[in-house]
Amino acid sequence: MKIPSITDADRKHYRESGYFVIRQVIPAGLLRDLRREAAKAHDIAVRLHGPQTQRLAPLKAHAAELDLRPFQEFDHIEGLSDAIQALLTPEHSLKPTEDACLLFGPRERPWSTEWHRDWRDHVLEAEFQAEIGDARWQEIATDFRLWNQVNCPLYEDTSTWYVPGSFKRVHNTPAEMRVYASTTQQELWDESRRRTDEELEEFCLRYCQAMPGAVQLVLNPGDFCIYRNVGWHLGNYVPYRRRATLNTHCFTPAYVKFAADYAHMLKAVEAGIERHARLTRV
Ligand SMILES: O=C(O)CCC(=O)C(=O)O
Repeated sequence: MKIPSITDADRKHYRESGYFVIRQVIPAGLLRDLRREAAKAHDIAVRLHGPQTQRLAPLKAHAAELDLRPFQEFDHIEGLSDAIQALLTPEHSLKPTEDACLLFGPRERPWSTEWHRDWRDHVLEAEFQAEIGDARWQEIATDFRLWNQVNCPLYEDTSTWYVPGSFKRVHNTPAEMRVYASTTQQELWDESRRRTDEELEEFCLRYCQAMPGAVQLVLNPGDFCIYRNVGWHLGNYVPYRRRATLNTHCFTPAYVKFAADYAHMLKAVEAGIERHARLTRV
């Protein structure tokens, strides 16, 4: 199986919309091995975090139970690095997959994440304005050396929704903010079981569909979807679809430096002090 060449139109699509799918990059034998290890990884995640768990990361932390070789093989799929560099730049490389994450579907009930824009929505507003500010954020958000996240599903995956072009905007639109403010993560989890499973599934789906311009990504096994994770996106999950999706990154030295320079800004949110601080304003 040969990975198709990246064209100028593909590069333009990525630069404008913020996502692009390189179709079916995983050879069948490797797909079989990855699925086998992903099933074990899901069992580990459920044991550690419960049946609704969304992820296990990093994979190499579970080397005692997982065979990491298929994940290491993924790093060397023939033609994948060339395709990444053709779409992005020769500076880009795939993060080692053993350092990455697997995303799963829930075992019991539907749920959805909130609409969010990574990093920007995870730092405290006052700190953001003091250290970065809107003008610099415009440059950072549109710097293609940064923010190239990857979802590569091992089974058909329609969980991820994305708003094309939104990564370029510093300010959210009032319509986007109305959708964001229309619910809470607590309601989308529904741990108090106010809704039946079907009501919750419908509720989450309507929330996805309500976001202006949102598209549902339809990914087949082995599709390698790169998306700018500073654009609006979410994951919407149902227990009747099997999900095991590699969630990784195409990074550069500039991205490593950015992450190190600004790691301290994520601390408050990681500690649960404030979540989605910026989203209280338009
Ligand atoms: O499940 C997905 O594809 C998206 C996950 C995500 O955006 C998140 O966990 O922040």
